[in-house]
Amino acid sequence: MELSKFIWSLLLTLPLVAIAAIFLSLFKNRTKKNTFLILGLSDSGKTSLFLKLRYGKLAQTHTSMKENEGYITIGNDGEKLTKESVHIVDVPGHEKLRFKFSDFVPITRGIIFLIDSSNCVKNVRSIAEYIYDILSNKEVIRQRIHALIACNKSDMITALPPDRIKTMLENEINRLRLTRTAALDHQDSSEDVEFLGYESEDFRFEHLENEIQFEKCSIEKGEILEIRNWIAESLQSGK
Ligand SMILES: Nc1nc2c(ncn2[C@@H]2O[C@H](COP(=O)(O)OP(=O)(O)OP(=O)(O)O)[C@@H](O)[C@H]2O)c(=O)[nH]1
Ligand SMILES: [Mg+2]
Repeated sequence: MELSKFIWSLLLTLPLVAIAAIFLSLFKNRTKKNTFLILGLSDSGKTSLFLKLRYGKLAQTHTSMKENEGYITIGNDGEKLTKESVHIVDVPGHEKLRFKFSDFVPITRGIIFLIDSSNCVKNVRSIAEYIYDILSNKEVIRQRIHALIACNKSDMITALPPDRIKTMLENEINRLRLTRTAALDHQDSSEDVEFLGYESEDFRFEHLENEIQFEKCSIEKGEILEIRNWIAESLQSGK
């Protein structure tokens, strides 16, 4: 008798729990931010990617002096389709303008960081410094904003593969982490120091709470499926 009562109450509550879960997930998706930032050093291909995503074609670009903003839908040639409208912002890579990225962080869902993989050995220090600034931004950490590091210009003969670039950046960030925290210690600053990764171990992107993915692409050749899929997956998984 007791057992059948229990089974009946279970049968009655299960649909209610399911309905509540559906409502909650719908509400969560509606309130989720839909802005994706396109960041990276000057000449890495940000405006080219913006134009390709926004208008489906390439155009001649010049060094950007202000942000480009627009809405896109990820569909057609993206394997994982979504019809959601996505807000994209291309922030200029010029040293004096790139700090503007932090204005957009409160509305950011994900960050696409472009690297010119054909000359990243030469620029590794600057790339690592910019990535460090982004990943140690308090709001980026607090909101666990995930990032795609897209190794662009893979069509170039000198382009390095993403796994080589990842190791190179980890070593550089490891060095940078020491100098930055040492500088702050020296100044006897009371400011919070955002130490990236684990203090007792060499820096690895996997040690961060933010999910960081590396992929290669060639915007010029239209090979940006990984970027499109990453955006679509971010929207679908509710990250
Ligand atoms: N070979 C090759 N060239 C590319 C690729 N993507 C972009 N470029 C070229 O790289 C140059 C710089 O591209 P932009 O999109 O203007 O670079 P940006 O990152 O917006 O630069 P800033 O506005 O200065 O921050 C242009 O000449 C592009 O045609 C690619 O996949 N392969
Ligand atoms: Mg540009």
